[in-house]
Amino acid sequence: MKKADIGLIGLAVMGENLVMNMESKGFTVAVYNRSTEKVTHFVEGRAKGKNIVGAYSLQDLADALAKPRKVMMMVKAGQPVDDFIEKLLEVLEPGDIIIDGGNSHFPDTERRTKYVESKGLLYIGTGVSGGEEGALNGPSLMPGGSPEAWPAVKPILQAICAKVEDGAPCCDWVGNGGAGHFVKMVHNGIEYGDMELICEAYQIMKDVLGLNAGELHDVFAEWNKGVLDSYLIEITRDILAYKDEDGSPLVEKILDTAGQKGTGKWTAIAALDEGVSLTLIGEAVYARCLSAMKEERVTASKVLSGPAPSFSGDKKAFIEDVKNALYASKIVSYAQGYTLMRTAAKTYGWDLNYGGIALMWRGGCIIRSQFLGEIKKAFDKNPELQNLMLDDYFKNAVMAAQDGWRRVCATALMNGVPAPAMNAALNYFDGYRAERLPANLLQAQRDYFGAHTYERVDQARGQFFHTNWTGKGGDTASTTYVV
Ligand code: NBP
Repeated sequence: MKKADIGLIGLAVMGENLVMNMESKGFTVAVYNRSTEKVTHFVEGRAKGKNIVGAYSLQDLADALAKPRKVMMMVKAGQPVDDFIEKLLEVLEPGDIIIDGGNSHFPDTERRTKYVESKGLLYIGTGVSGGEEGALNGPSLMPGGSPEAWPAVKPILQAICAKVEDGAPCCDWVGNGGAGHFVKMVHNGIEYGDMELICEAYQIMKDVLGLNAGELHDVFAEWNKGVLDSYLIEITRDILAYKDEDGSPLVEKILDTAGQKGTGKWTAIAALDEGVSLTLIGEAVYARCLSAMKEERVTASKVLSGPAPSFSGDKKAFIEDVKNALYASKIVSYAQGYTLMRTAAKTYGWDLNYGGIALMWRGGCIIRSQFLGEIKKAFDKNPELQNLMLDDYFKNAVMAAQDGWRRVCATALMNGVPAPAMNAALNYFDGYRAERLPANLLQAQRDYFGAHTYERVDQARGQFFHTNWTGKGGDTASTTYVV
């Protein structure tokens, strides 16, 4: 019997759909699941009559595969992945490839790549985005790990992934070790930011302008035709039109407490570790945290009052301002996300292709948008681009959006409507474009209380000075001794 092209472990929603996707592209797939009754259920149900082979042990799975064997895990991230790696090492041979398609944290993938390579096998950790529908019809895939494994898995991964209009695959090699899972993590962080910005635009238009769900639906439908054209704007449009059984908008009946699985938090932590200002995604994570304190907020709403929102200007013009605020903030969010990737690439020695990453996100995944096509162009023009806002296209876009963006932030603040991500983005923009920030005073404070020293504007960089501010401290600077 013909050996299978690839094996897949983990027959939950993502695994099953990826298998169906692979089979539909002409690959034979062997499948295994910890609870083996799911193997029977799948091969006798959805997979019946297809080139899908059930395996009831990992040895069976290994025996069913063509060499070098490729085994993809779609299991719960964390310990289950390590457990499967251990078991697979017993049944696989040097040169075989283990692939983790789950949402693993990138340091785990760094560690696992080294470990599996030390056993003579190859390892890939790949981000998979697009949810269950993407897994079936074409996800965005972000593979990293052992580079020698890429030629062997490339035909399969590029066959099953999403394609953009010109047919280019939304899957390419990201980089060594944990690079693929790092890029997937940043993708998820950006997804948090995009969602939060849309929610802020919705709340400002609802609370300040008094738009109802039907009117908001029309606004998002219009926005989806222009520069904001994206999957998340599109589903927001549809959500706003969705009626509950009684004919009222379902969205207004949904409890306002957000859930999260942790990838936004990982992105924010990675930014802190790398010393990168990733304020918009950070605010998006905090906004979910604040939303989750529902009972406390209900109590506080009865104790702490603010202004009653009111609006007397031109509603249509203000809606255009909100669109500009959303667009400019989104540019800042991607600028911050790309800065994080550039910085981490230096730390971890990854040679990331930034235009290629934009292309991988351009289709198939949750943050897919027109906008990513422009990011690809910006990095194609200048692969060393320091900040997205320094590219002409995005610079012009931010400059054109700036006035409306400021009006929206100011209006939200004056009306007591929270817009943390839009405000964080504007503060970053103003900080990033500031030739001089008040860190001179901050350095003086640090030197005053801790002799931490400072550099001077009238001396070369790298020379450090200490002042005896009170006349009571000594002349010893903190850098001259180790605490
Ligand atoms: P789940 O994340 O729910 O994982 C289910 C699979 O993990 C089943 O095969 C289950 O086996 C196995 N498993 C569990 Br749970 N605990 C295990 C353990 N201790 N040892 C061995 N196997 C164990 O499924 P999913 O939603 O399809 O997601 C799969 C992966 O893809 C996850 O890492 C997820 O984060 C990632 N992902 C999900 C999405 C999405 O939209 N859902 C999108 C992108 C990536 P059992 O059947 O025996 O319990």
